[in-house]
Amino acid sequence: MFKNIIARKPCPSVTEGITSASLGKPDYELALKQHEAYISALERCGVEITLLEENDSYPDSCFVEDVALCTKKCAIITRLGAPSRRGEAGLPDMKAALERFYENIEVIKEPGTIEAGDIMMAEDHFYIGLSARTNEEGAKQMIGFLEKYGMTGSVVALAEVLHLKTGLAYLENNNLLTAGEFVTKPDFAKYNRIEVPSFEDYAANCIWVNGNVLMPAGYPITQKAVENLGYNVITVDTSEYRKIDGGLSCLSLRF
Ligand code: CIR
Repeated sequence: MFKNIIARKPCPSVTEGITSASLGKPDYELALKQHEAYISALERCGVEITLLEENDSYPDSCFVEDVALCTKKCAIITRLGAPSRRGEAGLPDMKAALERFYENIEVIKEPGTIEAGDIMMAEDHFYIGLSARTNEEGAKQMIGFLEKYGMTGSVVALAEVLHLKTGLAYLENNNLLTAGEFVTKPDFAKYNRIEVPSFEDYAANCIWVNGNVLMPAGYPITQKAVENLGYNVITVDTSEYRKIDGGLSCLSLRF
């Protein structure tokens, strides 16, 4: 079960967030409304929200998932691979928020880079995607910290997607949503895999929160497949975040 969420309000410069999509720039007012709806959906799942203030120096700073890995035993502050985002990990309000919840806080050091959107938790094991943002040294340091606290980690090479969780979501109870390059990866053969059709691949980024699954709105086939597994599905419109390669998971830390 998750008790806590840390999120950050999107800032006006979110319109300048890093993107590989050609969907146009986000509409800031709409992004704000969508963020409010996301937070209230999470509140309905019985978690307590710590909402950090916007930070206009970092266009992508609402994507808090990337700046820390929050486990049951420790938090690990990352060192982001995107140079324009690197300062997000050391922001004092994020550090203070983590210190409120964690006695054990570790920090990834240079030359390691890692963004926690590349890390998928499946019980006490953490899969770490080697991507354009996460390097082997970052993954090695992360696995070292996980082992120090009695957990395990392994690496997965990525070929196509930005982050590991762009194409994968672990929904607990052995259920795993898979899209694109992850559908056939042997690393995940032991799970009950639910394949997301290619025309709905954005829907592979979902989050399990206390028996509910938050999903992006507008992906009926994947939604039905998740409902058929017995989850209560809550849909949230994230169209403005999609324009800058962001998904549902990216907008929160859950622990
Ligand atoms: C970026 O490129 O870093 C942001 N525009 C999107 C980050 C998405 N985060 C995530 O998938 N965890």
